Amino acid sequence: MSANPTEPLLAPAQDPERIARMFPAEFVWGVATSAFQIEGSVAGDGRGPSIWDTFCARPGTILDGSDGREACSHLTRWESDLDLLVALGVGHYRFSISWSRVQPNGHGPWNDTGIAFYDRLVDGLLARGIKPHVTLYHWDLPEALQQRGGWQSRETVADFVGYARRMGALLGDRAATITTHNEPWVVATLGHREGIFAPGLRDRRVAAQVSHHLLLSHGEALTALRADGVRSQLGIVLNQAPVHSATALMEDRAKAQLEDGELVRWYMDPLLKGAYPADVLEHLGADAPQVLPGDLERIRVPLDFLGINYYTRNIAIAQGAYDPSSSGLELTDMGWEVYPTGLTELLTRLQRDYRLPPIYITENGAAYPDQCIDGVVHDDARVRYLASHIEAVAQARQAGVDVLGYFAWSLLDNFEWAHGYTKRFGIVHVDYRTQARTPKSSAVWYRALQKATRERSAGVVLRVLDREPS
Ligand code: GCO
Repeated sequence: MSANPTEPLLAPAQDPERIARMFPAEFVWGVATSAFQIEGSVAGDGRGPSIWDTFCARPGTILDGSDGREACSHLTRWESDLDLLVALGVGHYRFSISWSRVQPNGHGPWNDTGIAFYDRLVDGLLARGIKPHVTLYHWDLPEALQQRGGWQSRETVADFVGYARRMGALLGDRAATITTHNEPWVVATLGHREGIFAPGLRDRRVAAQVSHHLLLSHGEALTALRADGVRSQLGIVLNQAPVHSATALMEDRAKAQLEDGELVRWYMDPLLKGAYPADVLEHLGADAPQVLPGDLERIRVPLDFLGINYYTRNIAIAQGAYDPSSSGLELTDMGWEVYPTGLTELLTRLQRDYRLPPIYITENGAAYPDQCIDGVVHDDARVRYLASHIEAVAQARQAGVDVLGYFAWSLLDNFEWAHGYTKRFGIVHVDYRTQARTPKSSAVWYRALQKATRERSAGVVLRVLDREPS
């Protein structure tokens, strides 16, 4: 923690003690990052290029023309970053492995230097008393695999399983959880249908096939890791949101129904019910993915946990575009509505519609135009955002949803994909000229929340002792 931590101005709604009382002492509090967004060092040490390196190099793809070459220089600063986690009182750290750093071509030879990095990172976490939560795929496919068709090709499924097994052998006795995929909807839809993320394709049929191969590779990797005796809890992370209709008009309501199908049911149904939703299949028509016999059984394998990433609700409109400023709700720097009740709504709906495994909120957070002035970053809006969403999690728990933990996105300001470095999601500010890290007010607040939750268990023990006969 910096010499002069910023104490946020707290309204009762953000009182960490009050919020801590809504959670059991063993509730998991963590922070999240991903490899390409923080590591830097994309060349050298044997790392192969990923599709995000290629995508960034294409003019016009990234808002500020930036790339991941330096990012947060986490690869060289990882030890002090882990010390920062300790200073912030964080007990759980969710990060991802860069596939092309450990296996430059995505198949074939391994890169010992890359493997050693994650090996040390995980040992470094454990030595500091922090539980590692590993994501295998956070969007950075080795470019060599893309050359061969990427996720459109069924061969990539087998390559992913090979990579997963190697990582399972390396970390499966030390990682608390292993996630196969982070947000397959984003990979398929933004990467292959809308073309605004790597690999930048715009083809609805390809996107549908990609989503199927992502799900299949999840199921096959999970089964292989279990067979290999990996001890970590195994699961997948989905980005989800309630989809609201912009108006009461029939056409907008139909659009909302379809978007719910594409975002939520397209992934949840095969994972938990063993079938793709009929309405979305019908909508896709001839663009529906090729599904081979047995694929759906391979996708629907028991999950130890399901990760949910939630940022805002979605609004569906049949004609034109919805204007978020029309709702009167507070907006973040991404232009996203601050809509905490959407998280409770989403979780209770999932609980109603599916037989859910235990849930982690694996990402939640907000971008604000934070400024570091005299070594201090006041981000009270982020404190309000986090507090209200965490309270929304508590409400879902009260309604019976088994949420085991919450990870704030993100530890550090970092490379926000197509927005480059223009959006700051961190609870720690990064000065990209000097790489100086400055915990924001929200980091101080989050530390207080975690401390208050831990002290609840101490409180319980004391009360028990009080009752002991003298
Ligand atoms: C995600 C992403 C993050 C983003 C965050 C904010 O999984 O969506 O993990 O990489 O930075 O969502 O847009």
